[in-house]
Amino acid sequence: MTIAHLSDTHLGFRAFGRITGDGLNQREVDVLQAFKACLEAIAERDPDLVVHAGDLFHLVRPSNLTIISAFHLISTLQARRKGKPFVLIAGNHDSPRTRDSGNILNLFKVIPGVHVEAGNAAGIDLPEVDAEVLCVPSNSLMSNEPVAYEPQTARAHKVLVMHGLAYQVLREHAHFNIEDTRPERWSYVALGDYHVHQALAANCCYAGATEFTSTDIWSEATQAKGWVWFDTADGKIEFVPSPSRTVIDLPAIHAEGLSGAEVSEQVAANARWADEQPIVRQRVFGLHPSVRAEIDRKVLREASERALHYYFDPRLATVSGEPSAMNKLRGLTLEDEWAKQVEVASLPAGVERVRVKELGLELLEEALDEADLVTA
Ligand SMILES: [Mn+2]
Repeated sequence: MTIAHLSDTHLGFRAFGRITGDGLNQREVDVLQAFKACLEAIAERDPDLVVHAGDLFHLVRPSNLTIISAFHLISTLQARRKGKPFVLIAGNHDSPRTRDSGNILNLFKVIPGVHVEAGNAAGIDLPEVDAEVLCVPSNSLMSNEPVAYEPQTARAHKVLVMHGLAYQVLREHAHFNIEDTRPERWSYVALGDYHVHQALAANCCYAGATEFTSTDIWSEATQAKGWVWFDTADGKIEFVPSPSRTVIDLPAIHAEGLSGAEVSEQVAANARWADEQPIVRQRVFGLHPSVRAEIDRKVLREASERALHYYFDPRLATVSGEPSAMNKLRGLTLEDEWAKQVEVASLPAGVERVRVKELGLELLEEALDEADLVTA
């Protein structure tokens, strides 16, 4: 049996306030294009089973446009595949906190071949491909539902689909330990939630996100986005890269002892990427406020024009006697400060610290974006 595994498509994700000619957010369009490219590549290879391991949508309540686009693309794929099975589970981004509010993913059940699990862990029997699929959506892991990680039938192929962070990828914020799922019992284990493709066993991996939609895109910048092909006959994971917007984290500039002209020169020298309209970060450490003011605006403007988003990120050097902006005096950005505070803040029961942190970082990014620090 052949399986196409994708996850974390985050349809409806928006960033940077850049609008297309059609009045749409450019990143939202990028994310939709990436999803479309993956589905087209999957249709070409015509797998027996498609699994989406969660976070189809970026938000619990996506816009009508996002829902319509997703519905159209998945319907088209399923028509091409003549209704062969497509299993979709809910991730943390597309699971409402209260179960009875209903999950938008359930709408997709009307498409031929589409199976959706958004609440508790549940098994799906697929006699047409001689397979059973155990689905463990985000809600199941979040509520610590006891799950028996055991195949229930005598089907030839046994697939496990989960949305959560394994201890093996992120110790601090893990939702489960992959060893508890006994990967050796399954033909294939399809994981979602971690945005970088990573294998945990020969038959078990995160597909990774299909675009750069997490809060720390810079740490993912060098890793391709895409989906996974798995053939139970050879038992090998094949990562299939797919097109996405380029993200570049430029080498940081160390500005201690440099003049404004020298910093400007280095900024200009770094801004020579060949990619079309990438998302770029330029960090500058140890920048004295007086030198900051001397940086050539034209150099920054030109870099901005060649990028979808140019994030000029100066970390100001310590200046004695500066009365305001304590965070700047300590060389911390607002983001660093938030991350530090949220680690020690007391939160209401049931509120997940890592999600509060992520949401805060997203809002800060949006706010800083609107302030447009580069051209201000
Ligand atoms: Mn995700």
